[in-house]
Amino acid sequence: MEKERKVPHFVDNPSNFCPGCGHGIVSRLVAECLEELGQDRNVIYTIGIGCSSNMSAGMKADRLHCCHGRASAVASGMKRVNPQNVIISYQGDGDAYSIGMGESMGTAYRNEKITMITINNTNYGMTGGQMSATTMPGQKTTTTVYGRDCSVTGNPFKFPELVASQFDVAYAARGSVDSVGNINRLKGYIKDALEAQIAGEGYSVVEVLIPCPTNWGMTPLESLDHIRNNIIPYYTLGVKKARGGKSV
Ligand SMILES: Cc1ncc(C[n+]2csc(CCOP(=O)(O)OP(=O)(O)O)c2C)c(N)n1
Ligand code: SF4
Repeated sequence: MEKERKVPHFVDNPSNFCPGCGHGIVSRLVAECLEELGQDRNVIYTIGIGCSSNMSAGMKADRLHCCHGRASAVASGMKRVNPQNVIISYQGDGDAYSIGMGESMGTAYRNEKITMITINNTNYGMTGGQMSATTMPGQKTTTTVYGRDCSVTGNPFKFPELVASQFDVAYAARGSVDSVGNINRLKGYIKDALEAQIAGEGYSVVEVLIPCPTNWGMTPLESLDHIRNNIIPYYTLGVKKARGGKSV
């Protein structure tokens, strides 16, 4: 008989993400990890502005919806006054790496003992698909109608690689939800990141590549192929800084 995979209690409400969106998979994986680590009633989320804001609708966990880009700064303060709680900053790429680049860098630089989950869908999803720091070279968005020209905008930003190589962080990784195998690997990264926080080792971050069929103008299945064929070759998956180890 097939083993039933239990839905974690605090994400068993309906969400309002678009069909085929990857946000829901990530929020469920985080919830599964928290339950398995016995931290599901000890967690506080800081949530960024963007489609991640929709998390609040379906989630029965303590959380603070922060000003745009500032969630990791808020999480830093929360952790300093509540060191016994697991603090997760859940943000989109526009929130974490565009408007919030300063706060995200500062949080990693100070090696705050929080976990950042950043959702990379290569655009500002909620506001209709504008260019973000992670938009791919040549990608058409509503603000790069001829395709992103990196000679003008700079190159797509690689946050986990940057903090893993330059700062003294505890853990950094990038995963993807494009396949069952990658979803299972991603769960391992999220668990490692949370365990690093629980052990007091310092800052941990997991960036996740997700599909945004609505703004990519693709079907959900086309979006998964797009991640595999076009995004993963640039945004490579895997652990960039292992716990207690060196940058990879
Ligand atoms: C100070 C401020 N500036 C701009 C906005 C408009 N805004 C809302 S969400 C968003 C982008 C969110 O993109 P991202 O973080 O990538 O999340 P996604 O929606 O793609 O998950 C912007 C620019 C805002 N709410 N507040
Ligand atoms: S706009 Fe994109 S990221 Fe936002 S809920 Fe829809 S598919 Fe997901």
